[in-house]
Amino acid sequence: MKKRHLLYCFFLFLIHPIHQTICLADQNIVIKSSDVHGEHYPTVEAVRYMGELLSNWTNGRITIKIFPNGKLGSEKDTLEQTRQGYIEMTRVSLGPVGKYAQGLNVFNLPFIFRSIEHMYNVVDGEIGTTLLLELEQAGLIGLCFMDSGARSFYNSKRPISSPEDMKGLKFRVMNNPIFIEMIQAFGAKAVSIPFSETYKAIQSGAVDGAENNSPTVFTQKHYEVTKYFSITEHLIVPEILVFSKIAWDYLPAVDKELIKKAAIECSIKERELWKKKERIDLENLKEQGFIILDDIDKEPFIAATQAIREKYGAGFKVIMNKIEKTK
Ligand code: GTR
Repeated sequence: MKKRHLLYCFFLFLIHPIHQTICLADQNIVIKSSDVHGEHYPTVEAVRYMGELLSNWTNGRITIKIFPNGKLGSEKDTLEQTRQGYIEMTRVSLGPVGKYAQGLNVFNLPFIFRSIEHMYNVVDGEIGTTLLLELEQAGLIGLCFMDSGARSFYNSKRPISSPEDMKGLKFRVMNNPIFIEMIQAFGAKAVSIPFSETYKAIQSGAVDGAENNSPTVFTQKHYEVTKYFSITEHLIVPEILVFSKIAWDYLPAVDKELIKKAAIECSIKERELWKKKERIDLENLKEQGFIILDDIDKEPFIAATQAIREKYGAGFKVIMNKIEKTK
């Protein structure tokens, strides 16, 4: 019985994809990496650049194979596949990562960051670096944070200038209870729907709108099924690149260092690309006749979400204070 069990384990080891990628391929390492965005989105371009760097540095020994457009599944799914070692890497929003790391989850709170610069200073500093390590107990290695701008509401029904205007509307959010509670705090209804199904959900009337940044609204063509974009900037949720801990543990130290170094370059590249894309896509949206309200008084939105920051920040007072004090 014991022997049979051992044989079975050995068989599982042989068929496990990580073993095939990392051990059997003659030292050649192909890092499979997923993204829900398309080929030319800043996150995808930046990971492609990371692959080029790794390939140059190792004479083609380490490469990255990107699966864009959600080919490997939703962010919730690819995070699981990464945790289990079926893919080596995934680029996702920090939103769905929140459930694996409660400290890191405070970055998902509404109005936790005062500006994009504030977010950069927090995630690139001691707080971000320390909190990334929290992911290891969930089977993930946090490699770097990228920019995703700020998220704002867009919908098909009416212009929104205050939480009052949101009453009775239904919004799609990412997979994290914080976002559901946030919408409820504004007096509206929320439902978590995978990214790839958002267009259809709005089109069919299952929801009235969603919330995101201008590059996403433009590239996913959500402006075709909505009309009003209110620049509430209620969330500044960074993007994150995570590696499978199972795969990571197979790697020699020298390769881990190369991957970490390339990931830093990747995040620098993404931030450059992001700045341009954000500006251009806001203009693109205007050209499409999208109605953009950019003189929103954020105070009522900030006040309405105070209880959520208190609830999720309760166990993390030191972190919350440090975030507040960061410039
Ligand atoms: C985008 C983000 C994606 C995805 C998406 C969403 O801004 O880049 O990773 O999380 O939002 O709303 O699901």
